[in-house]
Amino acid sequence: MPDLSHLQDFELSELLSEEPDRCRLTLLGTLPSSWNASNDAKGHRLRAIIRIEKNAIPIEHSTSLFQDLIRKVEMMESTDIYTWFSGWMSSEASITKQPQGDVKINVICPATDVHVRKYTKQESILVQETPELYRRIVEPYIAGFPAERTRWVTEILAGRAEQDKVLYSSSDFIILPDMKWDLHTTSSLYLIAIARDPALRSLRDLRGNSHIALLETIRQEAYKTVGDKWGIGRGGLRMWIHYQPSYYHFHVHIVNANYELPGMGMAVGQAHLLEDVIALLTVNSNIFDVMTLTYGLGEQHGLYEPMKAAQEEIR
Ligand code: M7G
Repeated sequence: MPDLSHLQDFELSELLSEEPDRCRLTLLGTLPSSWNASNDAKGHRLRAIIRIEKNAIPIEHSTSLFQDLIRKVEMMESTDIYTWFSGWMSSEASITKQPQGDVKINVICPATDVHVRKYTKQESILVQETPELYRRIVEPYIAGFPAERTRWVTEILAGRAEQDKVLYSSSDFIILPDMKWDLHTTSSLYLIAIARDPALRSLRDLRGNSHIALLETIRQEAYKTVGDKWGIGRGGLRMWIHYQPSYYHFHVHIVNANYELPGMGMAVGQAHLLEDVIALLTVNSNIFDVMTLTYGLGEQHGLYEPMKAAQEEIR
């Protein structure tokens, strides 16, 4: 199991992005191949992305933050190439009193080119995706991803990862904490509902007559789960679907409605409210087959060049 000594072996090669407003740093470098027990290239170094971000902290601990370096880490979870830790930077007292840690440390190892590009700081443009551009450019792009890209999803759905964290499971979907959440702070609660059907890749695949029931059940079970466990009532959750998502296996983000920070994926154009999606599908079962969708694309995104070039065709 990776621990602090493994993280100390990290060799930094590049600062991918620095977001002081989020107290977040994303670093590119390497870890020894022993990081990954299943890796057979022993003795080599593997490319790794490490993202360090400060967790939400209760106000009484705010004065002791940043007084020291990271003193302790505890692995929260590990699925496929993703591993995340709680880290304690401040006093001994915070280690006992603050179970969520001061910082969250996310490691992706080995990291692919797509990961490096995703986390590199970049400028974005807004593009319009007509149904025709979806079929010509986006659908082949989605189909081109290797299955490993969503292996973390299949590991969870097959019951081989994160099973002790699962909050709800049925033959249609599963709800569990998102890896962005520190697992403790209700005000920053972040869960994810993952559909079991692998044919459902994104918002574009949703059809009213086949999927409204699924979306309504996700909504209902999300409220039931957070109501029973954290006392969050109706209206206390913001649930959304990303388009474009990073992972083309359909999932819904389930977040405390009062948790809003820049850079957490809530931008207009990227996040589509679950309630709005259900309403649109109710009006027209085929709406996502015929609607033009507008969203931001970073210049490192695999769709950036083809979609930017294709914008000329749109009036
Ligand atoms: P997305 O909309 O595809 O892309 O969401 P985004 O990452 O740009 O938001 C995928 C969601 O799945 C994100 O909220 C991730 O934090 C979450 N996630 C990603 N991985 C690799 C894992 C994982 O291994 N476990 C869990 N629990 N959540 C993950």
